[in-house]
Amino acid sequence: MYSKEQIIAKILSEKSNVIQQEKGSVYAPANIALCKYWGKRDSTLNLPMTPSLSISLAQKGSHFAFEVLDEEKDYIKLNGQAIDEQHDFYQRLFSFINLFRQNNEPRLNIDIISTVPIAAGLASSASGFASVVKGLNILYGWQLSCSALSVLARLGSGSACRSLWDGFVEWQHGSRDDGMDSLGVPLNIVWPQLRIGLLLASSDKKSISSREAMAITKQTSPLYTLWPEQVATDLAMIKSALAEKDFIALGEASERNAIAMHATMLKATPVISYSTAKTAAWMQQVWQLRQDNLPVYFTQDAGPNLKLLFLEEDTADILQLFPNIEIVQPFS
Ligand code: 2P0
Repeated sequence: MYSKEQIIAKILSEKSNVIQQEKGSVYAPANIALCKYWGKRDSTLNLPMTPSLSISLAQKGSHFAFEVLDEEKDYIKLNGQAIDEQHDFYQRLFSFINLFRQNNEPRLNIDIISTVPIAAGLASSASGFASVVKGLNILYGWQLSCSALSVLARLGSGSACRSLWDGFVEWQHGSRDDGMDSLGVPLNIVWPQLRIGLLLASSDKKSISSREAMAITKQTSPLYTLWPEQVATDLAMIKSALAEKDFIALGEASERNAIAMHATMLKATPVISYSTAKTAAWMQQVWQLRQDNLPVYFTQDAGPNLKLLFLEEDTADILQLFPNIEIVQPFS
């Protein structure tokens, strides 16, 4: 078993920790998994049990600006609001940043603008940690590749390793104990007609974190033994659907994968359910629309929100059926 510090030392072995740039700003997109990451083989390094595959959300993500301070303390603002030191978010962020600083130096003033709702199961921790490692890469002038930054981002949050690129990204789960082969790999596939619709049931903080929920699912759900096989089947189908631009196959495999993940959680003890009545009603609506020949599919993460998958040509119908939907063009 390795510590985070050991992995960081391996990646940064030749790099200096001298400040190269006192100020900077970076951006990382959020991502939605079409084939989900649920369960770890190493919870220190966030090494997953299985591979996963996501689509990045273009302009929905995290803008991270930093400035070196000559003070005794760090400051952070999230969407313009100062965050207190006692806050979970502050502690999680700085315990990650401290892995890279000596004696908590240099002190930083950080400004994060998230264009996705925090903790609403819309992958805000993914874009957040990806943007942090991109920011540190500039602060220290490491000039690391996106692949090396992907490994570092994973140490903050697993799904963050997929947020270093736009478009489709596969997180290869890897087999090494040090996790050096567990990182995002971008797929060279562009699908300009693909649309993602965000249906927000609630932007409240979730009842149980994904981190805790995936640990409980892995430990207690009798269905979890089937999960790796489910992922293997769905991932193969999603990759071939992407290669052939077969939207129906993509939608079916993605929706099935999300349903399997939530079914596996429902069999955990205690039961884990992220869905609300609104979530269930939207699912019914999507299934009915397919019966009526509208090709639309959903995926669901660790929250009550749904993300719809559809094609550009059906945008007008989707907007009429879901007036509050927010539509993302991943390849805009
Ligand atoms: C995913 N989720 O593949 C899955 C599907 C939520 C549902 O990755 O503990 O915040 O930081 O590695 O990445 C959310 O979990 O968990 C997640 P940690 P993370 O997008």
